[in-house]
Amino acid sequence: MSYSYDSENIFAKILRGDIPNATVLETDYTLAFKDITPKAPDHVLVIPKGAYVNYDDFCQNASDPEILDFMRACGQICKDLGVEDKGFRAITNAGEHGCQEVPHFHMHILAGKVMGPLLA
Ligand code: DGP
Repeated sequence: MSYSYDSENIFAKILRGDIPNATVLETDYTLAFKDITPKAPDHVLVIPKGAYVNYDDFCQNASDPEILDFMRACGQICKDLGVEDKGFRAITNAGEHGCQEVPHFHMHILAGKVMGPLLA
């Protein structure tokens, strides 16, 4: 499947520096920042710097270094938050059924409380 990327989406604007963000980690390929409407005491959004619409687009079209960097960044954030012992939830919403609001691939990392069943 081919995807059409909207370069006016909020995360594209954050990557361009048009909108401020609370950065927690930045690498060559990845940016992570605090969610503006946190659903847990720790709620970090991890995004690739490349223009990928959703999880499928990222998996199919990102380079190996981008994917490796992204996954390592997610792990590093959990380590930096100190949540490896108590645990965390990492999720991505995709498309209409996933209720994805921002059409730039992102992973939510949620921690700091018991999250409850996913499908409650
Ligand atoms: P999703 O529904 O998976 O597309 O999640 C989008 C998330 O993005 C949602 O939890 C709120 C967050 N968000 C939306 N606009 C902004 C923004 O301008 N700054 C930050 N930091 N987060 C935002």
